[in-house]
Amino acid sequence: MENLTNCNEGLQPAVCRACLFATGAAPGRSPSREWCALGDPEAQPRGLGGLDARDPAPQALTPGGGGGGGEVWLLSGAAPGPWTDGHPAAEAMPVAGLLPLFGSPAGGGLGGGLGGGLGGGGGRKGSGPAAFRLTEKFVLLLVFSAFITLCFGAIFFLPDSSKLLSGVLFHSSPALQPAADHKPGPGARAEDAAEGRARRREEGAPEDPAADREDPLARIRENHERALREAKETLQKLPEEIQRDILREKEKVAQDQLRDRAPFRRLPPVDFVPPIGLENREPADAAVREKRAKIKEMMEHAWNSYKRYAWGLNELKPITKEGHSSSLFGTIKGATIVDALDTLFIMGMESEFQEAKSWIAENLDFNVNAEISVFEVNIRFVGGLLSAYYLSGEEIFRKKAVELGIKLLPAFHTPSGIPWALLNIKSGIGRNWPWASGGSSILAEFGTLHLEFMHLSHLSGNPIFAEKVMNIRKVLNKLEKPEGLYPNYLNPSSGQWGQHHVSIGGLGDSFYEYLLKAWLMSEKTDLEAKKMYFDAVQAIETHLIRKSSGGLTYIAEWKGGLLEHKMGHLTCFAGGMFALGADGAPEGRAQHYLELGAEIARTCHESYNRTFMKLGPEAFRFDGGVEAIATRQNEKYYILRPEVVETYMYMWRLTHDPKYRKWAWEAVEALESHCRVNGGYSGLRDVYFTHEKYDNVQQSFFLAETLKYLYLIFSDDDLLPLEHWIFNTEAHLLPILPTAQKEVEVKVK
Ligand code: DMJ
Repeated sequence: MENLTNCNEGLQPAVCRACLFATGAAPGRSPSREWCALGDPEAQPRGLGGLDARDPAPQALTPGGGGGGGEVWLLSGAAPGPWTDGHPAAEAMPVAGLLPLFGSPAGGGLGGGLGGGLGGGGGRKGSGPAAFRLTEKFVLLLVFSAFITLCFGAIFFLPDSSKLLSGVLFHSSPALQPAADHKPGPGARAEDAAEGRARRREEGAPEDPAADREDPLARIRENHERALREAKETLQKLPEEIQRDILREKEKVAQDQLRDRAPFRRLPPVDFVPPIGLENREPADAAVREKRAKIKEMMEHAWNSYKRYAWGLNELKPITKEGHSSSLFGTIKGATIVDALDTLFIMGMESEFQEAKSWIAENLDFNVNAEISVFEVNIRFVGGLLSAYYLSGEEIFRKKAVELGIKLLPAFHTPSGIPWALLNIKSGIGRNWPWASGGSSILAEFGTLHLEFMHLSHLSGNPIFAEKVMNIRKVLNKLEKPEGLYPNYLNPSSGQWGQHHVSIGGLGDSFYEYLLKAWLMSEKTDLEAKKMYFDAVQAIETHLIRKSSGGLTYIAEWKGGLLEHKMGHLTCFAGGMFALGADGAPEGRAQHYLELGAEIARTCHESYNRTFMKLGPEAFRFDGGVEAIATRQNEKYYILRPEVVETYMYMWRLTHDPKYRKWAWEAVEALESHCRVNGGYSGLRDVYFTHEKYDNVQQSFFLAETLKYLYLIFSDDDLLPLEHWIFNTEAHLLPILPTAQKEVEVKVK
């Protein structure tokens, strides 16, 4: 018993028992030293079960956080070492509690058989090496058989056994066929029921509370009977027959999916309307012409660097000259290509546009197992493809945009119809960001789908996209708003607000932008959107907009009634929004909104001007004696964002005040001095610092937005006139859609 003595001295008991099981040693026989060493997480080399004792990977296999030197530890759930030390979950884990019963240290008889079969055992802390007596084994055998009998009983006779059976043994078709775009997801049954009830209510059917109570009972009974019938039949079948049935069932599901998508497969012909405002004449003024040419050269540098070092990947790391992938797009690729398409087109970079188009036709694939951000994919990919279609008339872009739109539809399968933030586009399962208040969806995310989805309905001839976004509006309109403000969090299950945090920057921003643009895009016929926008702006002015003692107007954030005197770079887009909306303002307020836009532009310019790099920080504050300056280290970065030059673009177009061109040129110079590197353009970690600390990312929105807005500032107004085009929040171009808006509304009703 040399090793067991060693065990008692040096190793924890579980390690020793594992050694015994791993070697299959019988009581009284000593396992070798080598095997014992394998069980010791400190001593174990890589290789046992392919896992390193220090690898965090085993945690995934042991919910209690247990891990260790290989399978022995994974399954016993009582591994020694740092993973279980004092870890309550590991102590309480049912598997850990059960297995010791079967894991006799003797390794023979019942304990040995089951323990070995289940992957080893051990782990009953403090138990000695003595074997169970025969009577104990018999009792254990009885307990085990009773347990197995109970499990089978539960499977066949409990009322909801059909669900279990259908999941475990075979696929039983649901009583109700799911909607065309339905994908089962968590809570899918509850959603179906709720959706059904909502639909009945909408159709004017009288409410019958008893029906709601009886339905589930009848359904359970029916399911139960069917499950029993199917179980009997299944159990009479040979394994090969069962296998065949499973395959047949799988094929059927695949065919159903194809059929559901059939109406989309052949897109209806649409008359391509040649785009207005693409003449793109050279500016008459030589200095302006030169500046514009410089901005085009910046685009060439960004594009060529991406092409050279990261072609086909999402973004570029310009310092290390390699691809960069962000989890926002899952495994969808080519974000920079799609985001840059319309900028290439507008700048007349024809051959680059053609190579981007070929890449899209051959490589842009949405049939991937990817969890994506619905918002980001919508604004960059759907928006980019729609814009490329409307500018070029190339069918491939329409086809890809609609294809992707269909992939996004399962995100709306929530009880309220407010979409999930994240969606697996293969399984159709959605969820929200784990950090979002109480499982909420985010206002700026679900509120920034409207423009693209209205166009998807128009281009596919299917009102489903419009229905989804009109429902979001309906939900929002029914809700009470605190002080008329829209909180950033809304729970898609309850349809109620989460935390009362209001922001016109991150988490809220583009929701307001899309209300205004929905009205403009409908050729000002969508009066509901207009009202929502101006009501919201009124509340923002009353509760959020303030003036600093130095005379700078800023938009603060609101947290449950308290103001945080901070403004984000993202919030700077609002200057352009206020100015763009001025035209439709209530009686006599147009000038006021134009001025408000100008004041926000000035504040944001100050936030740039007060830095060393002359580029603005991520957020700046108006408290503690500072104005328009970032005070926290983690707010001092600049990631090539567009919002400030976006506001300059609208202000230039709407006022022609030369200061906006001057400020825009300052930004160009700063970008060239501090962000341009050999391999493209990089963001900066600290705009107040005297040396560049690069973040090594060339964001796709730099090509989609920042450079496009700068180029437009130095172009004539008849290039993409604002009366004919709407920019989505990623600066992708969407034409005004008056007739489509009406068509869609009629179909939706
Ligand atoms: C872009 O993706 C969009 O402008 C979005 O609305 C906000 N953030 C980035 C750029 O900063």
